[in-house]
Amino acid sequence: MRQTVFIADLHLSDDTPELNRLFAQALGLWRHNTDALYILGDLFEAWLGDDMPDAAAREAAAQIKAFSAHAPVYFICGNRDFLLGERYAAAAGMTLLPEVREITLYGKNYLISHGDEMCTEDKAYLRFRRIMRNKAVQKILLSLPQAWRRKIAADMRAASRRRKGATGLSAITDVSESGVRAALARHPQAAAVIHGHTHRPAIHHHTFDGREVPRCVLPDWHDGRGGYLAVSETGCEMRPLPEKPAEAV
Ligand code: OKV
Ligand code: MN
Repeated sequence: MRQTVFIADLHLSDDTPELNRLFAQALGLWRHNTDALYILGDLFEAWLGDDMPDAAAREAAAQIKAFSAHAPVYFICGNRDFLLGERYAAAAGMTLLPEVREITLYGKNYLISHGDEMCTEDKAYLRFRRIMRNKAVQKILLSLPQAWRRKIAADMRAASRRRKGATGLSAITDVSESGVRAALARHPQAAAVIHGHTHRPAIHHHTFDGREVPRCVLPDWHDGRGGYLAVSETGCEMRPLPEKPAEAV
């Protein structure tokens, strides 16, 4: 059966050779039965401008470009790769979509996003997000020499790791009920929600306006996990990464 594939939170970088191979392998297998691929953000661990992709990002561009000959590829920026722009998207054969988008698949409407905008309890993160998504702030960073950008990013990531180490994985970093309700209020036709970001894969059920609305949370690809959401005529199904056939190893 034909499927539309949704993934997020791979966090690829030059430090994740195993993961980068896994992604290339998944593309090779999806190619045969996939109508479209949606990447819902944080494909990359960091993004400092389309003028300085790391080796992993250059390889991914070639692989996604090859895949795009078989099925269209759509990309929504995450909280890490929010600076990914039209230049890289074109090189990878991807179409950039806005932060939140409603799409129709097999006769049903889906609301798709990275998901961080629905984490409305995490006030500190929302403040950080508002600053980082500001076009003037982005322009300043992108005008800095590459070495400075690398240094700023390394410092910011170290600070973020320290903070996460101190607070752990708390409830406020999850999507909130009110965040979901706000999104559904703006999209009354959406029959289901698909997002990533929280690294808490699940299919939740929300009751909104008398409708039952499933919310599919995509898995991240860390620590030997990974997986994808397959949407087909029969609905949504969370699947583990495809196994490579033995003879192809
Ligand atoms: C992305 C996150 C690092 C979270 C810097 C202006 C500034 C952009 C940037 C630098 C960092 C993205 C682009 C990265 C997300 C982190 C740490 C925590 C919670 C500026 C515009 F500062 F110079 F003004 N950056 N990078 N974090 O390394 O990809 O999302 S990043
Ligand atoms: Mn994220």
